[in-house]
Amino acid sequence: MEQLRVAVVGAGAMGSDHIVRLNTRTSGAVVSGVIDHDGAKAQAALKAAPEAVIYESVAEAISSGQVDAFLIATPGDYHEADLLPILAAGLPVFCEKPLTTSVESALRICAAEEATGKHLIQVGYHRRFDEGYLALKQQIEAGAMGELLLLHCTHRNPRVPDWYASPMLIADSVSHEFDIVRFLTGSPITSVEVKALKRNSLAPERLQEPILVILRTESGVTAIVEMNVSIQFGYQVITEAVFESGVSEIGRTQSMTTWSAGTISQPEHTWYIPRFAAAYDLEIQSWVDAARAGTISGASAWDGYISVACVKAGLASQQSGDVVSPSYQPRPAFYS
Ligand code: ISE
Repeated sequence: MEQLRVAVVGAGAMGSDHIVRLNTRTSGAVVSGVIDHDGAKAQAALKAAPEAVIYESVAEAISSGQVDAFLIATPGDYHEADLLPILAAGLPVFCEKPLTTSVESALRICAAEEATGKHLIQVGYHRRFDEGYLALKQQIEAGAMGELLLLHCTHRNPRVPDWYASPMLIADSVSHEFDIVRFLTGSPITSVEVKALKRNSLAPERLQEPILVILRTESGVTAIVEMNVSIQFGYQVITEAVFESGVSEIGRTQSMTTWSAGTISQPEHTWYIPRFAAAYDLEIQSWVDAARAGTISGASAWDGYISVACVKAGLASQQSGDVVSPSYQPRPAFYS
């Protein structure tokens, strides 16, 4: 295969960013199709993908014979309906997180993938490709400072769009911590507790936030997540790791420091796309390379299912305030 011809489903903020990435910063791939129910968005996306064709549906793109792989960047509610025909056609697919929005749907997707006998789905947990998280994982595994005891996870968004509803604090945003805490510790999350903090009066009326989410892993590590989506000043994802004999921190912006007018200042990221640009680039290049080789190189559909199971526990705790244990199906040998 000369180039992986990718159809991008969803040409919103993330989808259009991936279109530019695929066509300008990724080798071995070209965007050959765009699908978006909003015709104007699909049309606008063609500016960055002159060789692409607009398709009405995933089915139409499959039957064109011009598509080798899909990248899905629509909201999670729409994923299953698009993933199932892609799996049935035996094509590789990069699916932005969350894999889907219910445990039942996640298990149906995993069963459909298993039926193909191939690992076709890679889920878009980009933090697994971030330099800082990779260094931290190495440090945890090396064990030079003893066992990891605690993770302080700061996850701050300046603001959120109008369609961002309260459950999305857990399902869309803390979804990243469900995955990355398990990735860093190599241990499943055994309990989730969501606590309301003093409400930010700048938050949209529909949201009770910021929130604190306390995760515990089977290995005994606690992760404390500050989830904040109306912090105004910028976008920050910082993780401090506390070991038995030391502490380390990743994610603080490192750029030029300026001393002027009696002030020390540094620019801060304002949104997640520039904050994680390098991680997204590496993630998509790795996916393209893996897809061309008939495999995946990041979070699997099963990893996606595990996060959805944690989201379910998180949503229950958000409602009740109780400590809730996620329940997991036994992992099929296919995913071991
Ligand atoms: C968004 O969907 C993301 O995936 C970002 O990484 C996250 O920081 C943000 O909170 C989500 O809304």
